[in-house]
Amino acid sequence: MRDFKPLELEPDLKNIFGKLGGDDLLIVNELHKARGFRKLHLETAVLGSSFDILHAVFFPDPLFDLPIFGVDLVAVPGSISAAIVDLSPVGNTLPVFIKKELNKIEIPSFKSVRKIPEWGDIFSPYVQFISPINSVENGFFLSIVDQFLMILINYSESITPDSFDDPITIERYRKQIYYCSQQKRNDKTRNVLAKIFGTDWANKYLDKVLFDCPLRT
Ligand code: BLA
Repeated sequence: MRDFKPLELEPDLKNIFGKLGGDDLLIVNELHKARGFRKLHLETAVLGSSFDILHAVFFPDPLFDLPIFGVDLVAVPGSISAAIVDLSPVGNTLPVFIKKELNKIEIPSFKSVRKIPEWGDIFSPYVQFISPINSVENGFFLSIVDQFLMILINYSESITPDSFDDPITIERYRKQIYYCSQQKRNDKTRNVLAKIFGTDWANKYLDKVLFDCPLRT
């Protein structure tokens, strides 16, 4: 990635502490931007011995023909209950090059494939959503995440931006806003945050940090 730069985030949203029952919660956020990407977000959250979460979303700059990379890993004691990764389209389909590369990835037959929830119409046909059952499946999943990322980054370096007023750019803004609004319908994320920090804080965090809308500036 080129022109990799940190993005500002209020200190009280960067490292977040909370308590649920006897468990301490720690959330750590890292935010950057780079050529082709308005926001690269990596979040890790640990709630005592109850769960660990790794959440990452790479939001493209809508001037570029790039999908949204998203990964969510929710680990509970003894297993990973949710492992999801996708390159989600912001046009009618994914760019041809990306589809060609994704078709080359060998997807093993995971034992426990999960059903995409109803709000998940934002994901591509290449989405992987599983509960990995052992360390071999964990490794396969991580290798798929790596391959999705390499495809995205290589492609991002080969393309040039479209113009601000191009209808294709405007459509990508629209689709990215829709992606954010659908992600905000995931009650599992909202409920965890609301239980610890209250509904108002959870909504603010979802709107400002996790799934803020791209601005037409
Ligand atoms: C599910 N997300 C979950 C679950 C929890 C969280 C506790 C339930 C685990 C399970 O169903 O096994 C919680 N995830 C969080 C929290 C954060 C988080 C608290 O990221 C951050 C603070 N979610 C995303 C992204 C994707 C995503 C980027 O943030 C996809 C790219 C997907 N998470 C996702 C999906 C589910 C999930 C599809 C399952 C929802 C369901 O089955 O209803």
